[in-house]
Amino acid sequence: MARTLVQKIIDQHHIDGKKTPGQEIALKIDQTLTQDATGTMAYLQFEAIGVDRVKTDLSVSYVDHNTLQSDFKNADDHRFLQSVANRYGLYFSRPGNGICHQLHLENFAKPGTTLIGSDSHTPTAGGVGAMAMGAGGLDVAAAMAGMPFRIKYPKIMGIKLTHALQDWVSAKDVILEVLRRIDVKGGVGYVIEYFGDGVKTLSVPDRATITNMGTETGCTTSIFPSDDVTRAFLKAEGREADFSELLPDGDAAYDEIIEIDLAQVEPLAACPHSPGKVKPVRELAGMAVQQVGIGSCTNSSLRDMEMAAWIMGGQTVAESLHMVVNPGSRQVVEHLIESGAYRKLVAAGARMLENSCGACIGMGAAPSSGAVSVRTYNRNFLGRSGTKDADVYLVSPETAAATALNGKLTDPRDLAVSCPDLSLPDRFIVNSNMMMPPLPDEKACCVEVVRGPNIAPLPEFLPLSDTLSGQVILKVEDDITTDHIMPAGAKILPLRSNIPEISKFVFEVVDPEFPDRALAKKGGFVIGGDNYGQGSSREHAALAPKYLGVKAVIVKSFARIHLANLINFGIVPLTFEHSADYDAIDLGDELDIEINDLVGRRIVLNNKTKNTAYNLTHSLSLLDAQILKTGGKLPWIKSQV
Ligand code: MIC
Ligand code: SF4
Repeated sequence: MARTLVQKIIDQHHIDGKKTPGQEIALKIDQTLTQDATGTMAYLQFEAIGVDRVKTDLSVSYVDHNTLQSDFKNADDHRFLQSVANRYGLYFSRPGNGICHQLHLENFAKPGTTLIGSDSHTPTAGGVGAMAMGAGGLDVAAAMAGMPFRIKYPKIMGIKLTHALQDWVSAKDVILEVLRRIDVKGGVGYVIEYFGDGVKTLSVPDRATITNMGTETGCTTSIFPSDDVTRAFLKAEGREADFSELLPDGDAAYDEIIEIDLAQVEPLAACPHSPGKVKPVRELAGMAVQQVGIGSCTNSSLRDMEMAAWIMGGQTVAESLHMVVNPGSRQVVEHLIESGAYRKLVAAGARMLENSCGACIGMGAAPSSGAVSVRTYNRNFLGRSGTKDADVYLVSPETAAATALNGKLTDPRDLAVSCPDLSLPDRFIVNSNMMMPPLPDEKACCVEVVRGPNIAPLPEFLPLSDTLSGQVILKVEDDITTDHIMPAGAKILPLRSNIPEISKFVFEVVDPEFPDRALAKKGGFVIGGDNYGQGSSREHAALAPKYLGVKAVIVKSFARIHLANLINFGIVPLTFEHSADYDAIDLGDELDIEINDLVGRRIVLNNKTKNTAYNLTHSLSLLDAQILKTGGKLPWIKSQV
């Protein structure tokens, strides 16, 4: 039977489950990655599983999010992570090396392999034809312990690219065009595969920009074929041996096809506060801008930085704004220094920051009150920048650099210069001195794991009872992101290894009273709309609400990774059979739900305050139900050993 790209990869990694869209399958995982903000929890869980060495082909622990180190907390986390990597056989990427996704693409991503990462932008590696998926830290821990990863067998959305991009239009505009068409829910249940003649006109970093931000469509992952362009990239990284060809069969069938004529794509911008609110830059041009940010795992490659430097060269950042730049990795920085591009950016007045996530996750460079910030990042959720009333627009590096010069949103096609023809080097500067390889067994076994006071013990949760009762302690709308549920930023991110402390900030942007109310009511229920839990993979968005006593989340629909995280931590994820019932429930209503063993029976929600009942549904497998009833995945794994 003719196969698409991920169907081929799934065939080779399939352990069990029916290959029918929507059915649960188990996959063998070849590689894993973590970053520091999700990593500490993932490794505490890995330790609790009790395996002596990681069982994957390759596992890497990166440090890129929590790099401000305004006190001991982040530094403690980094030492813990380094000692865990040494103890259990992982690569450790030292702080300062770069952003996990850019580094993984440079160093390890391999066509045809499976990769899961405790970060939702792990699909970046789809740029070289890997099946790379974001997952909760506990799922990554389980994969490191050799357990399969379970997903719903995806439908395949084929995006056919034709022709080539025009001058001043780049890969970011392509993914913004995809988001303009399918929005932040359009990819749910799908893997997005790119095909067609236009594919060969895009470099690997271009492809990685597209697969990276594909996450914002809600899809399971996105992937490009592995072809001659991929081979040239891997060769330039000194990794030609990692190349293998991966193409779809000629008559492969897609569940849905979207066609994008690259020549027709124009500079685009995602408007506040959703990556799906996309408009042409032309329509918005002229708007006064107070900040420009270039970087993040979407747009921090050498090509993107060189483009910004080329545009800025010999000029000065507009007086009315300030500009911050985070290159993606040391490899990128070393090239920028060698080519003179770094000097151009510095000379133009750009504030050159560390090779890390930085402002993308609110780690510094928060905009001023009410400011407009134009960024090459992938998310502009309310408050994520650190300034709740700032308006963040997401654009390409070309649009960002042109805007930085003019002080107002500018279509790069209006620049009075011609577009440069930037090509990637035949050989990248490969310097792996900050990527510590795994220690051999005989050395690893005597490494002591270092735990500072910021590393709190894992909370323990009890099995679920057959009936859940309590009040509605929060009611929220559609498209609630994990940044709403468990905000990040410089104040809260350093608490990621300490659940009791971080739980004090749950739903801070929505309702700052929530944590106290939840504790006072001894937990209860959260009611939500469509696409609940959109965005990041942070399991803290399930773990911290669980700590506060949330028993079930009842919504119109869930985002994939958050749904898995709720199950992993024993919060029952339920959906309304009739969306309209959402309107009938109010904050404070007393509810009870008999869940018993969850699968194979009708679930009824009794609203005792309104003296009425509603039907609920769910998409839980038998295994999910068992995990939930045991109190979550960690107790379940322990019960199996
Ligand atoms: C993000 O971009 O939101 C993050 C921060 O990288 C998260 C991970 C986290 O919350 O630590 C993600 O995308 O998964
Ligand atoms: Fe880091 Fe931002 Fe990428 Fe998340 S989206 S991994 S915070 S750069």
